[in-house]
Amino acid sequence: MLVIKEEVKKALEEGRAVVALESTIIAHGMPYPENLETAKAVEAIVREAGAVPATMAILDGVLKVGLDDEELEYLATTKEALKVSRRDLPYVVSEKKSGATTVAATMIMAKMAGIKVFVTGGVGGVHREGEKSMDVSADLTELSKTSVAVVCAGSKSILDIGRTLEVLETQGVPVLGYKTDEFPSFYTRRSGHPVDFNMDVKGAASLIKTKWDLGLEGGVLFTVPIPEEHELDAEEIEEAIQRALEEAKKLKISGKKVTPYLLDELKRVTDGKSLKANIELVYNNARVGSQLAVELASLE
Ligand code: PSU
Ligand code: MN
Repeated sequence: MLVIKEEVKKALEEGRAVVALESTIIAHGMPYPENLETAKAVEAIVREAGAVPATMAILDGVLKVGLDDEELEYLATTKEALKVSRRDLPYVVSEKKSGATTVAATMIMAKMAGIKVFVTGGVGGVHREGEKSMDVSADLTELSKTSVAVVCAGSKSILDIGRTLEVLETQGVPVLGYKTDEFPSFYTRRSGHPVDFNMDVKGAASLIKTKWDLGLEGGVLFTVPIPEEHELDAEEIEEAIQRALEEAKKLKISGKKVTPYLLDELKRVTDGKSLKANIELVYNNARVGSQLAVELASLE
């Protein structure tokens, strides 16, 4: 059920650095052709940094660890790919369907393949008013039990970041800030909420290895703020988020549709600006995440 690309398999056997990448961002997060260009550029950045990229997806029921150009192109252009989180995995495999993997599903596949570092844009969390709706992303419970380090630019403030951090604390997930004391909120470097520990790459790699050496299962969240020159205006984004949330409420959007709906609305309301920022922060995460993977591989 799991097919690991030759290049990735070889790197893993030789103990070299491998970086897992998700595909929801390709199939559902960005429009064509920017999604394909970004997916390819991210893989190139990972290679330049001395690691091997492994983009994850499910194609015709097969869990694919590492995709070729044709498969990337398919994901970037198809409208058929399902959004696959932990809950959806058995369905997509048993029905031999195709899907793009969320943070939770990508972590599961990375763990199955033996990959320790995974780079993405943003993670899911507790939605605003989540204390009433119980809408809490499966990404958070995955972080509590699956031992993979997730590198991201924080969470979008479509979420309740304070409650998201509370759940991560309850689940025992260390939240690290890359050279920052503050949890970043994707398009902006700040959120008003502190991270648990301010760390550089070396410190993060050592903490991650130590967590697993202690036999503590579960992930570590390494948050990397968007580079200053690409940061968006916080007020403008908050306004766009408010509007998107109101629309979602009016249309009674629920379940797995909530996040993609809000992301789409945000994109629409901010024109191209949010897309450009999104691309740049993923590149930046790929640079830092690859360094982390190289450092971790050298510690093993
Ligand atoms: N947040 C983003 N961009 C994304 C996602 C979240 O800023 O692309 C995607 C990720 O794949 C994440 C998923 O794992 O949405 C979370 O969805 P949900 O809230 O339904 O768990
Ligand atoms: Mn949800």
